Amino acid sequence: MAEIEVVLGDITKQKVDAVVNAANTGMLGGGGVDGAIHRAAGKLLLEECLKVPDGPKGRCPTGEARITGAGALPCKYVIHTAGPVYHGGKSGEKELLSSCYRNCLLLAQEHGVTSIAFPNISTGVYGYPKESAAETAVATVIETLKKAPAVRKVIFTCFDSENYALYEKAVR
Ligand code: AR6
Repeated sequence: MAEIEVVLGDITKQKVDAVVNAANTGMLGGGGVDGAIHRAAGKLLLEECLKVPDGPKGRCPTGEARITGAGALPCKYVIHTAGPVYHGGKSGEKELLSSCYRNCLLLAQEHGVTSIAFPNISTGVYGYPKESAAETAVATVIETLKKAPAVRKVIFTCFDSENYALYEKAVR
């Protein structure tokens, strides 16, 4: 089984093969962690994102994942995923959030990624309750790692102490 770590910090500073971006379906940047990743990666990342084909539901439909190079970031790849906007929990949000984590790990496996850092997808402006998001994230990652043997290390990168405590609890 891969190693699972919980850290409090900035995802752009993690020493991993791939960082996951909590993006939106358009994949052209935004605020929060998306803004931080694009700022740290520079315009090369935006150029890479523009190469991803755009469809009727955007470049990355909600719950799916897309991989690009990482521009000036110290990692090899950015894996972009669009988390669900939370509308009370009865609109398939849990399944969509779970799909984000699963699809990111499966894409990591396809590309031989051995270490990956996840942010707390959807728990910022998308309003997903932090505790249930943490439980879904950890359960999905543990389950999917069985199908992603290339991935040896997963870092849940929390930006606030509340999420850090919730992830520590969920991982334990
Ligand atoms: N490193 C790690 N985590 C961070 C960082 C960072 N540098 N900065 C913020 N976070 P959010 P969402 C945390 O809002 O809810 C964007 O505009 C933050 O504290 O970034 O999925 C996109 O373009 C929170 O816990 O993402 C989309 O439009 C977590 O990252 C939309 O926001 C996620 O918060 C996506 O919303």
